[in-house]
Amino acid sequence: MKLVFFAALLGLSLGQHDPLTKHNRTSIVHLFEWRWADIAAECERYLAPNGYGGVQISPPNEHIILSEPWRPWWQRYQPIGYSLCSRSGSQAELQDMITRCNNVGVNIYVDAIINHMCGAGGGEGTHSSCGSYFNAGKKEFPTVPYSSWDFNDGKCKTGSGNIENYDDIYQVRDCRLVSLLDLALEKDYVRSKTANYMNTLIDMGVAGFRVDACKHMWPGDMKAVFDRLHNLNTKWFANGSKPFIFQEVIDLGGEAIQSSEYFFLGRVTEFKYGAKLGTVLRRWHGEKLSYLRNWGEGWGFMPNDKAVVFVDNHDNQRGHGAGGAAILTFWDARLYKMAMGLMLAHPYGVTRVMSSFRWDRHFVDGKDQNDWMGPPSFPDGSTKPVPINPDTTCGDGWVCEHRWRQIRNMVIFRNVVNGQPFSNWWDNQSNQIAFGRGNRGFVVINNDDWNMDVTLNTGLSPGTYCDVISGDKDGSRCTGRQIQVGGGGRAHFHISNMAEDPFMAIHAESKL
Ligand code: QV4
Ligand code: CA
Repeated sequence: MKLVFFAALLGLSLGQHDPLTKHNRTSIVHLFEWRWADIAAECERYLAPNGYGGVQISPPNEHIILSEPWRPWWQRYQPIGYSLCSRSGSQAELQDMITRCNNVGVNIYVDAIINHMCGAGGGEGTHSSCGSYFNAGKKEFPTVPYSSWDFNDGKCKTGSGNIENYDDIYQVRDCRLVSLLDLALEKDYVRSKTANYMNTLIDMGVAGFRVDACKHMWPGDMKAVFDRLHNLNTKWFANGSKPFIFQEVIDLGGEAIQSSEYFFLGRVTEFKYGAKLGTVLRRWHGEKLSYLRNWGEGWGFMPNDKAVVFVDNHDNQRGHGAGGAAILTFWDARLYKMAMGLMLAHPYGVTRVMSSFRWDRHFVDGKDQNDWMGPPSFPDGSTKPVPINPDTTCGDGWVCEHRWRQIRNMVIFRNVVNGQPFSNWWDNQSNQIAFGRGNRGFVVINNDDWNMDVTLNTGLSPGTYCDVISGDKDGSRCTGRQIQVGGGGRAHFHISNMAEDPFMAIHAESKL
């Protein structure tokens, strides 16, 4: 009896914080703007075989379709209703994808927008992804249905009706974020409609949610919604499993609303992580890799068991959201791979890998004029499939960072060292560092302007290891560099500062 009660309590508190990934897989990949059909194929042909635990998908619900600018990626952050047809595909394609990914043990996490509907200036008509009629001016969304009663405008006290001052928590939660019609989540009706939407997806087999714009919702209102959520579908998840919740809250410090207000509801995005890591790798403001010795909570980040971490996200890789110019992206590939290597080797947080599309970046006075551009598309605006090249890279403007050898192999590294302590730290008091994860893995990084030539204690058992950054272990040989670990776990590392990738990683499963 006592035990059952304890287990229930544990389930309750752990459920929403645990990504419930399977087969000791630890990382999530955000397949930003991918079509459901491509995600299904990717789960089967690439993600499961390479140890990815889950996919964050773009919002699956009905959204506005905009022509000015032409089909921006951010139109999907303007809901019209909760029907499941979107730029990524139909409800049938969504269900097929969820099923096929679950069948190979890859979880699906939905980007859920429950703070708002489309922009106040969104007009009237059927320019929405399922073709449903709506009237933004009158706040009418008949498919839900929502009417003007279901929005916060009465509560918002600013002249414009928009959030004008982020120091005022009432504005931030009750007014419109960049004119997006703000839902009255204090109303039982709105809570039940948003919860129904999420429950439809849970019943279809998703494992959880990335919840959008949480700073703009009262934690108590969110709790009321989450309390109504079903347990996960028992076809793929253990009885009584709660959906994983991770909340988008941007808190770089010094703001009126803090991440910690949301910890009881689930995990939270740690935006300080990518902003700081970018600054360190760029060596801005006197930062050095050697300062990463106490990376994680020691840097003032949120508790390890509350954090979702990432080097960049779909917003800050193009100047939206938080972090500014420090953020590293695929555009800075060399530093980006090092940042991803560091993140995936380090035990802090649940890690999310970004998978992007290329766009025509065009800076004027430091601002990208094309930060709105949507995914690779046909002239009619429909999203292009993701073609796979013979060399396993992606074509047609899809970047597929998650397929880059260096990143993919570090995702595998993280799985291999899962549960092992941070160990055997070494640094040269500058930008050369090394650390291990117990006796399972070791990583060495040279971000100085000179060569690195050191013998280090790796913690690994003696033998020959393949460096998984310069190549792979291929049967009984290495396609890249080899590292000899001798008695006592010592190994010699030479990393040229001119190397294509000035870092190395070895682990228990890259041993010959
Ligand atoms: C503009 C003006 C308004 C004006 C309005 C008039 O800014 O002041 O009232 O026109 O019509 C787009 C446009 C934006 C426009 C708005 C409404 O960029 O200029 O307002 O639409 O028409 C994404 C994009 C936004 C986009 C939005 C909706 O980033 O640019 O707005 O989608 O399409 C804060 C939040 C955080 C948020 C982050 C970006 O605390 O929650 O900003 N991040 C999430 C998502 C993000 C998304 C939203 C929230 C909104 O990650 O992708 O915004 O769902 O820090
Ligand atoms: Ca709000």
